[in-house]
Amino acid sequence: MDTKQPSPRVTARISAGLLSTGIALSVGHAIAGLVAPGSSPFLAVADSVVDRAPSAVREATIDALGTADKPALLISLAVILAILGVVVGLVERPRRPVGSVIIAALGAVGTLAAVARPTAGPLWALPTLVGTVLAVVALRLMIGALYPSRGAVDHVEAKSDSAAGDRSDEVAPAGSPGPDRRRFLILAGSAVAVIAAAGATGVALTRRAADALAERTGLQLPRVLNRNAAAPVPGGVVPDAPGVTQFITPNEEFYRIDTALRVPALTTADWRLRIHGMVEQEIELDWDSLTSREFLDRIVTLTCVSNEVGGDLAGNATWTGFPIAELLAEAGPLPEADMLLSTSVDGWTAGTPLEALTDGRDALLAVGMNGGPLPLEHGYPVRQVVPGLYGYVSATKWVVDWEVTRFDQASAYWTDRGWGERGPILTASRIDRPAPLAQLEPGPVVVAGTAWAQQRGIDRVEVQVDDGPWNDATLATEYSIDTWRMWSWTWDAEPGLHTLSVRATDSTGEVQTEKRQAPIPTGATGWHNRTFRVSER
Ligand SMILES: Nc1nc2c(c(=O)[nH]1)N[C@H]1C(S)=C(S)[C@@H](COP(=O)(O)O)O[C@H]1N2
Ligand SMILES: [Mo]
Repeated sequence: MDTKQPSPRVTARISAGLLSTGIALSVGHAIAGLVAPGSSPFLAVADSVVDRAPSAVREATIDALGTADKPALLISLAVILAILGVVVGLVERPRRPVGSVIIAALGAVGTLAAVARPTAGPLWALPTLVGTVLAVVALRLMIGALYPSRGAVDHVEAKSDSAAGDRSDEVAPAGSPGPDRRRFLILAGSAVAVIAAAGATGVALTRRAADALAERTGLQLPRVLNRNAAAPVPGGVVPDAPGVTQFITPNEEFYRIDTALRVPALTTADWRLRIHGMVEQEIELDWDSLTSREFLDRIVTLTCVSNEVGGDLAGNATWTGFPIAELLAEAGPLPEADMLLSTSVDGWTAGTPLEALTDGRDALLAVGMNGGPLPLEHGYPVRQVVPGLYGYVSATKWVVDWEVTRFDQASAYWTDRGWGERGPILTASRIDRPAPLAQLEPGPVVVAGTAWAQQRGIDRVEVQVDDGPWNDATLATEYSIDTWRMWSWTWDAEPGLHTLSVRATDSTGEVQTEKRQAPIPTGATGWHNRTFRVSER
């Protein structure tokens, strides 16, 4: 027995702790590559520290370290985690899993940091949770090999004399079997392999998103000539009352709906649009051939068919784009074609009636949203926007393929799942203020909201209190038939519990139906209502 050697058990235990911590981080990072880069446990914690640091601390750090502040933070975090990894390995015992508890606690911190990020979705908890579970399993296995139970060692001894010989230099407490070194080395080697593979995967997956993000930051949109600018927004498109919905929805508040587990990271250099199918001339566009054209700005309200009555899956933005009709005309659709089947880079499809794309409405192949390039989540670098049609039949994000075809020959993602084929937007109206459950005083209360009927326009909005008569709301200035129209009405509120209902009439004279219908298959119908308690005088 060579007692001069440093006890291998301490180094082995430290290795077990560091390797399991490494598994949590690398596996978390790899899964984050699939979910969203920001959901990586390491990055989520670092970002939260940056956001939560008191601004004095932040400024002092930036003063002292300049642009090295972020790397300095990441290195500090890595050092702290390495120290914790050492502790985890030293305190873990088969029957006293203190190290596992520390890993679980770290996992809880990482998970909370990830789900609390401003753009987080429910899946953002996944990377840290999976990483943490694997880390605990790895730690238990490795520590189990270092402190094997009597039965397990007997088994190994029966199998391999050399393994028993190797163990003779381990310092083991009297009466317990020595560490199973061979088993430990296999486990540690596997852990190293997992960390290497997961780390490489995570870096590769998040780098693509980082590339697209970096490119987007410096991207120049095609310049829009004055004659192609959107009509200016007149005063009075929003009622003069606090808490009303803004006319233009800021990008961060714009609803997001798609099937993408991971936001596609497509750069303008990689982007192509192939136009083919029932056309006279196949065309392939790249970024330069698209953006060398004359682009337009148009304000269009986008709506999701899944929006419940009163829901917020609608948003209004200025879109910078090129008319889809002109691109189609270059390809020359055959007379028997009636559908454009568009496909995104991640394979999602929409089937749009060709008529809606060529009847003169502002159907755009858009590259910009509210003055900047499209955000990655909203289709960077190129998406479609078609006024009057729900998004699922028209608003393909990350679009890369157009097949001109026929409704009786092709079908798209959501129509294959029971949703309507053509997807025209139904008239909708919504009460936005007072807020739900607001406590009101008796007397005049400004009730306000929005209504939309893209391609037709809103001509009238009425409000009803309980079962009383319908009252005409004041319509705010109409911007266009493709945008939502705000309204307000002053209610002389009486004490008690009251329910307000709203209904709109479109420019064809059709009044919104009272009949409640679920969103599937053609969009929700019914009147939106809200109940308020008005206090006693
Ligand atoms: N590639 C792709 N594009 C898509 C979708 C999708 O799942 N994948 N969803 C559509 C639906 S259902 C809607 S309502 C709009 C929403 O666009 P937004 O997320 O920019 O608000 O995008 C449409 N475009
Ligand atoms: Mo949608």
